[in-house]
Amino acid sequence: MTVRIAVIGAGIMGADHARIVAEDLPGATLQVVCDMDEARARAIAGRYDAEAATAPEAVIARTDVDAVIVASPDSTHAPLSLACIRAGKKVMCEKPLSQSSGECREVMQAEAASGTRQIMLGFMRRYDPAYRQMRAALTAGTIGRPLMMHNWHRNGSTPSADFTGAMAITNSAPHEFDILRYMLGCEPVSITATQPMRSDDKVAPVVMVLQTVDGQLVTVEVNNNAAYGYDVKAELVGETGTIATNHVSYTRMDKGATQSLGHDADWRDRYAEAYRQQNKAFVRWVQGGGCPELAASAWDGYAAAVIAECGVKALESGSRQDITLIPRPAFYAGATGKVA
Ligand code: ISE
Repeated sequence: MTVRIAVIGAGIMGADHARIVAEDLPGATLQVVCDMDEARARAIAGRYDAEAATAPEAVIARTDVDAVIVASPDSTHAPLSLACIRAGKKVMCEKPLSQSSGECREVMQAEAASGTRQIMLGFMRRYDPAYRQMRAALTAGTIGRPLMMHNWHRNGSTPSADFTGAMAITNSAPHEFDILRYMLGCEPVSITATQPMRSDDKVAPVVMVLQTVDGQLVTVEVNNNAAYGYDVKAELVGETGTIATNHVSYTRMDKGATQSLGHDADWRDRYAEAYRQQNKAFVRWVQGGGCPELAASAWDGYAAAVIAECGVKALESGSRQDITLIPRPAFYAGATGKVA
């Protein structure tokens, strides 16, 4: 069965998903590109001979659309995921599911009431070869029991001048929150967050320390104004060894008595393979394969939202915040994390 996909949102990520679906996804076809800005929808749809549309709910309801990728602004993710659940269509929703944990709970309730898993959440790092190798080494016992995980998340610059420290936690850090839960297989129970002072008015890095229910420590640095490029790395420290992600670069420059590696401009290049694998898993799922083993669920979206809410409180109050999740619903029993 060829899966006819609608991509909702024709911004940076929507355009990238449209390209992947149209050019790189066996078994799928790009049926519709939808954006409130008609010209933007037409520009992307026109590249791949797809239709353009401006009304997302009508697109989701179309009988010639089998599945949906939501890549519209963050605040629309939950309402559009709910519309997909109502229409009985599987959705690959970009992160975050919502910045409100309450809204994530509404989505989880609706999904559970529908009786089947319908949402795959775009925490694509789970499909990245580096993180996969890290997890394989960990689960094989190669580095012993994990003690600490260090994470660095650097963007060249912020998407807008009014980007804040709280946004670093709600927009960028959810990737870190998800990967630490996924990697360590347990939930964080507390978080602190603080920032150094910059000499200008740009948003300074946010440094967070989380403790897990199993007593591990996790550090997260989110620096949205790193100035030099997109750079995400992680190191897992076990009791008998460590494993770190390598810098990914196809070439190395030697010049002027100096050796250098390039940095990607943003996440689309760095995680190109992860996005491709994630979307392939989505198509297989829509075609009737089981729910993808690696995929993040609405539960994972909820957990990331709670951690982000606590992170923002920690940053604003200057004090450590306890992280409390609701007991994981039985419906999400196979999803990441230990049953509470
Ligand atoms: C963006 O939304 C992402 O998902 C990127 O991975 C992250 O690095 C960036 O900071 C976010 O704005």
